[in-house]
Amino acid sequence: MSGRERERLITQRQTSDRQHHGFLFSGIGCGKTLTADTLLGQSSHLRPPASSRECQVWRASSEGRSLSVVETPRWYWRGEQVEADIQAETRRAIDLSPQGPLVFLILIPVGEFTEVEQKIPDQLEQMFGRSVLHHTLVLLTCGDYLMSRSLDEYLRQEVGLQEVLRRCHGRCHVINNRKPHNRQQVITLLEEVSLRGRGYRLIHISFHSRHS
Ligand SMILES: Nc1nc2c(ncn2[C@@H]2O[C@H](COP(=O)(O)OP(=O)(O)O)[C@@H](O)[C@H]2O)c(=O)[nH]1
Ligand SMILES: [Mg+2]
Repeated sequence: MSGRERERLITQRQTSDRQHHGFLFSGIGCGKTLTADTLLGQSSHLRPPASSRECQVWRASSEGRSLSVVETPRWYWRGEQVEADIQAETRRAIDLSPQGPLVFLILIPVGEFTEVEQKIPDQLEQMFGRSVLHHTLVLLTCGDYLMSRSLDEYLRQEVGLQEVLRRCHGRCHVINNRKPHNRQQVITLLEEVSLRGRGYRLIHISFHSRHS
């Protein structure tokens, strides 16, 4: 599938089936699996171990919605580019998700933003087309690390993260996977996504390169 075809597909899906939500995660150590657990209200202990180089798809009903969560492989960078085979597997995530609107989530742990995360928007555009950032939301994991700070206070200190947020049209949400029973954080996220086009699948892509 060409880049243009993939972009067209993403755009078309925003107006299709409103039942499912897909999430794509990429990177390592940024809380992809635990976030999938929190969103789906499940425990990863029940799951087979995920390969670090292949997409993993999880489906469940959560908060009255049918969700599809795709955990994409860890992004290994070679300079400004993610490795070609990892890009190919990440693109495949769209094929693995059920029909319906898609939302891409960039997962970044609180306190872990580096210059590598700044490359993510460009890389996403290259992989999924220029419109992808209209369907992208920054999801800050490890919300417990905010401690007593408000999100605004934290963001004020993170100039690079502000730029990524600007590219994603300011869409940002915080999740604390240490409190999976806090369903309000999930409901708020799903509502935020729903504002993007009522009834979609969410695709969350998260990237963290601390170990690259
Ligand atoms: N304190 C805290 N730790 C988290 C949170 N989310 C994930 N972690 C930790 O981050 C590490 C990586 O989590 P995991 O979900 O396996 O990340 P993945 O490699 O991106 O799938 C684990 O040690 C988790 O316990 C969070 O919200 N708060
Ligand atoms: Mg994982």
